[in-house]
Parts: sequence; C-alpha cells; structure tokens
Amino acid sequence: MKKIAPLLLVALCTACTAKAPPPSPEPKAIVTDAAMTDAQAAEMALRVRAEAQHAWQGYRKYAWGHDDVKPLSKQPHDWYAETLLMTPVDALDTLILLGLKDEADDAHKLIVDKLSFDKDIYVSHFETTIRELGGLLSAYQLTGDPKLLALADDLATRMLPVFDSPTGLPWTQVNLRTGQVRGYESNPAETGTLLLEYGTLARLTGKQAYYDKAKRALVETFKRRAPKTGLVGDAIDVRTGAWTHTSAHVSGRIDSYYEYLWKCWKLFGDKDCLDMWKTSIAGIDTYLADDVDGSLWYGHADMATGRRTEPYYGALDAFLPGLLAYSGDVPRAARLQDSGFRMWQLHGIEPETLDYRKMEVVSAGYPLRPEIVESAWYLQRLDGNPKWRLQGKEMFDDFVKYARTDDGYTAIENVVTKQQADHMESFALAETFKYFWLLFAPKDALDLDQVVLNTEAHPLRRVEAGK
Ligand code: DMJ
Repeated sequence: MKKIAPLLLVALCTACTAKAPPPSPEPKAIVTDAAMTDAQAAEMALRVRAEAQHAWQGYRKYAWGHDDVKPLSKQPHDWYAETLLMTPVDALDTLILLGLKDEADDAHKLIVDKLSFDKDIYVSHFETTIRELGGLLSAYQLTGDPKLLALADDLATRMLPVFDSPTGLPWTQVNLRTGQVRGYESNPAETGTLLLEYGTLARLTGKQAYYDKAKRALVETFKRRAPKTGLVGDAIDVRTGAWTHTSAHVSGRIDSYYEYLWKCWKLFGDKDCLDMWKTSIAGIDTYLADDVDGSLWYGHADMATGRRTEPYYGALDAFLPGLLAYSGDVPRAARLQDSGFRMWQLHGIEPETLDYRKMEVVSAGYPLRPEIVESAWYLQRLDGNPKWRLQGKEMFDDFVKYARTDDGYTAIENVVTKQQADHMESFALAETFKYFWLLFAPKDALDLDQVVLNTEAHPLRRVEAGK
C-alpha cells in the first residue's frame, strides 16, 4: 500500500486580531468594501462544522445504516429495497475534512463492516457513480484503507454492463447482482458525468477499461452536439443516440456534463477533454448567456439554432460561476454569481427555478442544494474578493434559519412560504456543508493544485498512470 499524502490542514487561524468591519447600512446589500477578518472566517468555519455535526447526528440517531434521514418525521429512508449507505458514503470525506473524527470513524467502520453491493436491485448508474463511487474513492485517498478501494472496484465492476449499448452511451440503470441493464432515455449529465470517478479508479487499479468506457460515453455525447451552436440537448436515447428533447441549458440533465469536460482535463490532462470544453464553452457563452439590464444570466435555448426559449436560471445552474472561474473566466463568473445571489436574496433562500426576466419563482423547492455555495468558494479561492465570504455568511445564516430542525437539516418545500419538507439528501453533507466550510477555512484546507472535486464535491487526487 502506497503512503497517502495528506490533503488537508484543518488548523484554523484564530489568532488574527484585525477589527471587525462596520455593519452594513443596508442589511441586504452586497458589501464590497469590507472584508471578513481571518478570525471571523475561522469562527464561521467552526460554526459550519458544528452545524454539519448537528446534521450528521440527525442521520445517526434516526437513520443509522440506511440511505438517508427524514428529519421531520424522524424516519429512515432508503432509495431502493436495500440500503447502499448513501449518507455515510457521501459524507465520509466531509467528516474527515472538517475534523469530526469520531463521526468519521463511525461512518468508516459502518461502511467497511456493512456495505455490500451484492444486491438484487436496479440502481441509477449516474447517482451511484457520483455519490458512492466518488465517495469511496475520495475516502480511500484520504484514509489509505484498501477496503474502500476494493468496494469501489467491486461496485464499478458490477456497473460496467451499462456501457454495452449500441452507442456506448450508458443505460441509466443496472442491477448490481445480475448486471442486467435497463433505461434507454438518458441525458448528457447521466452519460457524461462518469470519467472523473471511473478514470481515477482506472489509475488506482490499472484497469484501463474503466477509463476507456467512461471516456467513450463522454465523447459520444459530445459528438452529438448541434453543429452550429456546439450545445447538447437534455434528453437522448442511448439505443440510437438521437436527441429526444432539444432544450439547451446548464441546468439539471446537462450541468455536470460541461463540468466534467473541464475537470477531466484538470484531473487527467486529457487534451481531448480540453478541446471538447473549448468548443462547448464557446457555445454556452454565445447562445445561453443573457444580459438583462446589466445583469448576466444563462438561460435556455434551442440547441440547433441557439434561439432563446425560457429565461430560466436556478439552484442547479448556480454551479456555473464556479466552473467559469475555475476555467479562467473570473469576470463572467463574478457577474453571474452576483445574479445568483440576487436570486437567493429574493426570498432569503434560492428557488429551484427562477424566471430572471420577471424575477418570479417558477419552481419553489430548495432541497439543500450546494451549487451557489460551491461557486462562492471557487471565486473566493481564485479571485480573493472578500465579498464572496460575505455572501456566504448571509447564505449560511438563511440556511440555518430556515432549514435547521431539532434533529438535523431538512429541505424547504417552498422558498416563498418557507414551509419545510421532510428529507435531507446525502449531498447536504457531501457538498453543501463542505463548500460552506471550505469557503471560510484557510486556503490550505484543500489543495486545488492536487485535487479535483467531482460533481458531488468528492476531492479526487491526481494519480499518475500506472502508479
Ligand atoms: C448533486 O447530486 C450533484 O451536485 C449533481 O451534479 C447535481 N445535483 C446534486 C446537488 O444539487
């Protein structure tokens, strides 16, 4: 077993003595001329850590051994007939990074003692890849425990039959015991958000087929882009490769396909990914970007012509500022993040979908999504403007105010009325708390030169081929 290089340094700067900024005269204004001191940021990081612990305890108390918790009814919930320990697997690297050692040890032990993929259940290939495979790989790289790598390898082997379609685009579901596949109506997020996980596993195990199959799925998606715009649609038939829905956007069903084009270049140095990214981002910036009274948004368009369809942006789209910043376009990233923050401030929690021309909510739920916080973190890390942390603090205050329960954190059914829903998705601990914490933690808490985060916020460390 190779020695695992430490990824993290969790000591927070509590010794800094700079004075607190004066309070903003406008409680809802974005303050740009004040900064959060290191000591205040350290305090925020500790607060986030304590709240993450509270969320974990809700799962621990009411849903231990299950996929996730229903925080209001205090009941366990499983995605399928049998548990895949979704929350512990998704949360383990967050618990480690935040220094919640007892909780991390507990989750780690549960996973190695109890997790088995020999189950007669059809699972979503995409969700299982980003949450389970991504979580296991990242936890393996953080702990060096070979059992976690063995679990990842076993899971991926069971899922490989999905790639045996006439096009190489994966079927959407696979039976983990029998290898039978089903589900032909897919989308770019599901066909193109696989290479970081399968590629890392290929590097760690020497099994090149993992890389090749996931890369082929990505390339086959890209090949079907519209010639004029370079954009993809949001539903595709994996049997024929024909688009069944041609709406182009950066929201759910497409989002992380674009994310992985850039990130597979960053993680593997794969030049094909860089070329595909350049073509794609040119189309996104040309046809989806929408300037409304000086504010930048990215809406929906027809993939073939680029004609604007809906002026919609939402909680899922809010990953784009982070990706723009990460790929070098900080000016657009900053403008778009400011728009996203306006969307958040409209009701003090962002909606799933907003009509940004009318500034009206189209879809009012908030299932504890991380994307807008993720973008604040990338921007804070890459351009250093203090306002991203100030935005983050306001969002965290709102998040605690509306989503906290006695026994954890729960989704919001309606961001206008603030009525709570009864579920805590595993990405709340995998991503939302992690990005909030990273936003306030010192820079060296996670070395962005060494790792690339998958779409579920699992940091994957670069591994040289053959090592
Ligand atoms: C997560 O599972 C991933 O971030 C995915 O890419 C999009 N949806 C959720 C979070 O909102």
